[in-house]
Amino acid sequence: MILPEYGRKLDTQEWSVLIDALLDGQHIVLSTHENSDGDGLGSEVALARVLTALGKEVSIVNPTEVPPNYLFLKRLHPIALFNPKSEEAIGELSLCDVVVLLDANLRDRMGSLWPHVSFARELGHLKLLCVDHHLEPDDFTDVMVCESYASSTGELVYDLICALEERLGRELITPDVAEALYVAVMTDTGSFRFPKTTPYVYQLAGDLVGKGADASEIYDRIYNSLTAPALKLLGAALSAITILDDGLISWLFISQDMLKATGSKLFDTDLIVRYLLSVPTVRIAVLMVEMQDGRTKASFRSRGKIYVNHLAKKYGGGGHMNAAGCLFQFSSDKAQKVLLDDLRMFLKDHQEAV
Ligand SMILES: [Mn+2]
Repeated sequence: MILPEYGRKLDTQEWSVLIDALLDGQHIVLSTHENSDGDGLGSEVALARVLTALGKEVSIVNPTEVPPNYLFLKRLHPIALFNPKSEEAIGELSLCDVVVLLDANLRDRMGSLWPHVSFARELGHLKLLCVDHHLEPDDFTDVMVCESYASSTGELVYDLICALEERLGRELITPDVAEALYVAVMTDTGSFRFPKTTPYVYQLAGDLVGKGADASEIYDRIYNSLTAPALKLLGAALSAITILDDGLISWLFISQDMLKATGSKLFDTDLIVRYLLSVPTVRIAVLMVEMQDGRTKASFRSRGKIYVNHLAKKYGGGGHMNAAGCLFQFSSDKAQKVLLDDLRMFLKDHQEAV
């Protein structure tokens, strides 16, 4: 069994290939995975501010829209939604020299951007770089820094910016950069509670607060921002959770009907998954959401050494040991049945971890 290495830190030398590619670029596009989160968005905005300060032309272009509780990041740098039907958007994407994918390590996670980035890369004038912390990266980039020891992509981007500071001999972490990085690290560590929150992560967070990130204001903006429909959905979802198999499995399915009845949106389901692990006997938690197009989104959480990313990988997804996800291409009825059977087998194989 491979255990994650905690507490490492890449040095300036290890960052140098990625830094060379960034400094060589003039027009740089930053992107993150579909259904973006605080880590992806905060990392993008922080890096965009730094690269802009270095005189680069920087755009953030994402495959899906920014969830409402992260919209405040847009005041630090514009965040565009990629429109695959717009000639202008495609043109802009294919004319840049560097694309940096943050917080994702699979080509499919780029959504509608991937075919265009891939095409421009084949023509030979675009470099694709990636900074991420998920397990088992795909081989699809020119430079990949993917370190699963890291608590967040934000932690890696902080190290990258520190390495850039060392290389260029100037300070780059302004209050705006500190705020965006703090968003990334805080959200991906579950507000500094998850196992990868090493002493180094607390030091890093302290440095960001010292450089101008307002920790309590950021927390308030992100976590005390529920809309009335999201609160209604939370209520409906909590009463629909089922605890199975003598308390080992926590299971929740959210249908399109439930979303419609409460007037809530897909991203309102994001905050629900954490309640699924709040029962101490639960080893694996599953949240399934029926999407508008009929596919089914599944999120997995686990307690202890249970690699739910392996479960997600079976269905084309991925993630971390204790948090992973995938997208089923078929109906939710079928997905629920297939997954529950599979989950029970998976738990049997992981008895020693349970
Ligand atoms: Mn992340």
